[in-house]
Amino acid sequence: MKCRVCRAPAVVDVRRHNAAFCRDHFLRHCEEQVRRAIDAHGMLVEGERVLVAVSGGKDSLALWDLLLRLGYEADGLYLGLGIGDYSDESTEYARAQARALDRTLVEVDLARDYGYDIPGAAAATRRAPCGACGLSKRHLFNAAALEHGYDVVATGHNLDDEAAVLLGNVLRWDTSYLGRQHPVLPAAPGFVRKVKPLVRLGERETAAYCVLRRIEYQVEECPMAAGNRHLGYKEVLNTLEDRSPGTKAAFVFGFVERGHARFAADTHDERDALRPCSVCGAPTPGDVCAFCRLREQAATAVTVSSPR
Ligand code: Q46
Ligand code: ZN
Ligand code: ZN
Repeated sequence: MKCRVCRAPAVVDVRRHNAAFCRDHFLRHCEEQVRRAIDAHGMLVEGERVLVAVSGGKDSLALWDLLLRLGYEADGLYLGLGIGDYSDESTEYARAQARALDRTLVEVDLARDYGYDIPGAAAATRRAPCGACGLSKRHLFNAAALEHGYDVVATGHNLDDEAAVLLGNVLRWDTSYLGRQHPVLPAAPGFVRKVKPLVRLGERETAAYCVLRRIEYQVEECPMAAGNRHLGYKEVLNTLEDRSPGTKAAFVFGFVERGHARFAADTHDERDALRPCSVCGAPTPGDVCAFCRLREQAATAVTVSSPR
């Protein structure tokens, strides 16, 4: 296996591109894919303040590093979910990266700042933890960006994540989610822009990027992911990708180019009908937003269940 660019021995192959790369050209390939995603979708403008949602895993740590190398003003945001040892360890990886990059890490802690954690919220709502977790992340990433004056939130969703979410949305024909599934979600009153600059990189590539750059990341997956639908979708997609490399990219980019616009109206109608939440002020279709309702439900459960 030789590097596609310089013919030196290759260290990583990317079957989707029918290519292999030496260390330096692989790192350049990753930068190039991120730059292309940013340019193609107008994700970021020079001089903007970017807040990277950092989980301590490979994707978000690679993203933070890549955005800085590409010249963007990027700080990190870490959200403490309260998922036992997993969260304790992920905090350390996020802080270590902040120190290595010499950048600010904004820290928000669910238990300290909002009085609940993800396992507690899952128990209180009797729903899968990922539902409460996703809702909390969406709300708090946006709230932290607004509070600290960032223009845009960047998340580490990679090509595998996007393909799995797209498959789930298509299997249920969830048109409102399909209208929102795009590498860029534009700003709107009460919402900062959200971008996914890793959409052109697979998870094998972000892991290799971290290893080659010596970025230490949390390898262990979240213990609450077990049974999560997306894991099943990823397995199916990996089987398809194995048989025919490039399937995931064709699925995701084909949707972005030719499918997304057909569903965008469903999302616009929803966004037009929003008004401020009576508790926190975030835009919501009802009187109290879903985050405040979750918080209330989870906090009540904590009070009821804690022994006196
Ligand atoms: S952190 Fe949260 Fe994930 Fe854990 S509880 Fe589910 S959504 S699996 S990315
Ligand atoms: Zn090379
Ligand atoms: Zn609210």
